[in-house]
Amino acid sequence: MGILNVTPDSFSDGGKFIDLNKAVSHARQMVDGGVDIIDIGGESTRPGAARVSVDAECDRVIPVIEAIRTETEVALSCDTSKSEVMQAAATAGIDLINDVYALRAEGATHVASTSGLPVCLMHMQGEPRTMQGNPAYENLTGEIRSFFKERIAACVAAGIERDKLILDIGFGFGKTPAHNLTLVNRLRSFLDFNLPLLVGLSRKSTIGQIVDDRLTGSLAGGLAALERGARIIRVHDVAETVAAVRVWRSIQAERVIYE
Ligand code: 7PM
Repeated sequence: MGILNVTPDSFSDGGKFIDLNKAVSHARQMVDGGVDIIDIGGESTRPGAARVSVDAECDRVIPVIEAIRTETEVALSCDTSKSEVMQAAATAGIDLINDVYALRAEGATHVASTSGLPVCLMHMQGEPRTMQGNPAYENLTGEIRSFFKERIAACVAAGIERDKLILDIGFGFGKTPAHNLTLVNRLRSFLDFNLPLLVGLSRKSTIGQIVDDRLTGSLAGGLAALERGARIIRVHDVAETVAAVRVWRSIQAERVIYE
């Protein structure tokens, strides 16, 4: 999964609007690099970030989704927590809802259910604004497993088919570096949900605390996650990740793989 951030600080036209051409050419670059899913997000979940209104978020992401949809068949996801944005993105033709808030917002399970789309449910302790204050767990994997159980039950109760769900440990969301590293190391303990696992650690601060070169660090972290059962890794650097994954897959297959 390749990250396409459509916030004014990433694809500004010089002011506070998104430059569609820049966003679409970044998407093309990811397709050329071998991306499977492009994840389009317009609300920064950076700790302490200002909240974005529904209209502002739609103005950012919907034209980008529509433009990419008309020129490629690649799967698209929308990184949003707002039910109105999910609905607009579904209408614009996305293939997957990626919600760091795990459909806890008002109306979100309903929109996801009626859209029929797959959904990634991410774990987060607290709220983006305050989550990095003092993350603490009595039982790290146990609390995250309980969270997944509760969200899966809420989704199924709302009419979402269980096999449309993807689970994500939420690397960096209300977690210390040690929590993040433990969760990747123990990723296998979430495999018994029998749902695909997604891990997003690309360029995150925990990686930056270990190495200066976050790209190299993210490649190593991504492979460690795949080795432990992740099915999807969410990354900024698509071509580099595809190359690293190809070597890892070739070792697994014991032959040269070129796809
Ligand atoms: C600032 C802080 C900007 C954090 C962006 C971020 C994930 C995600 C994000 C993840 C899933 C980033 C994050 N992270 N969705 N969206 N899993 N499913 O570093 O880990 O990209 S936003």
